[in-house]
Amino acid sequence: MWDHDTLARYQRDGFVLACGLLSAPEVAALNAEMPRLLDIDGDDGLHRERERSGAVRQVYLAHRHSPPYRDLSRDARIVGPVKHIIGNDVYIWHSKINVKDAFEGTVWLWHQDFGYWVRDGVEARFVSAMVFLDRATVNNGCLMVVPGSHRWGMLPHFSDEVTTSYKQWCIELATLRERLEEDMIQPMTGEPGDVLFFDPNLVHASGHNLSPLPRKTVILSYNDVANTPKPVENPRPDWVVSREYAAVR
Ligand SMILES: O=C(O)CCC(=O)C(=O)O
Repeated sequence: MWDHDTLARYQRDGFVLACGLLSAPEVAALNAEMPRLLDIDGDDGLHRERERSGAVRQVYLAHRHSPPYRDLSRDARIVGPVKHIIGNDVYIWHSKINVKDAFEGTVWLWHQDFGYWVRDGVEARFVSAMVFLDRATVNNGCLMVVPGSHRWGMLPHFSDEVTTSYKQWCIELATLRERLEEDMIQPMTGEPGDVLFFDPNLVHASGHNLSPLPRKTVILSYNDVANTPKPVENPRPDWVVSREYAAVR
């Protein structure tokens, strides 16, 4: 549970950065899984997306296939605040390790997660927790957020299929030109073990990793158990829209 002021800050800004939530040994145990999670291809139950260079960009489903990630996804220090924000039990919508290798990791354009998820037959009753697995700096492509932008509501998105190897739903340029001012942008720099809790309508993006430091994070996204997807045309697969609805205990 958070205190009243922390919850009020989350509701005002659309995010809270909780510094030092995980200890160094806990982060080391998560990073020790990385060779296996990144290197094995094939029928290991994980889903991977790659950069155009071939480097791994994302690994989905570590919370089902790796004990330290399974424990993390159920950790009371994360799930407690998530349930407090949502006001109900939650299940894991998906988990993804966003890798951003040194020099190779590429951008995520400005978007709101709900700009994708609205197509999955749900309402915006989610919280995501981004756990920093490396130091996050401006040079290595830390996340950038726009405080308070979750209160703008869902902005128009389009599907960008050219910027990276990966289809991204992004906020239309005309909307960005109208709404976004330079001084609004806040870089989420931090240390391994920090955790960023954020709202599904928070406007966010991140740049290329131009640094010799990798920038790995794992994002655990939780949905209200009362918000399971309604039928839609072309439902997305279970690795990104989980069909396991059991409440996290
Ligand atoms: O990892 C990042 O820098 C951004 C990730 C993101 O916005 C996403 O996965 O939707």
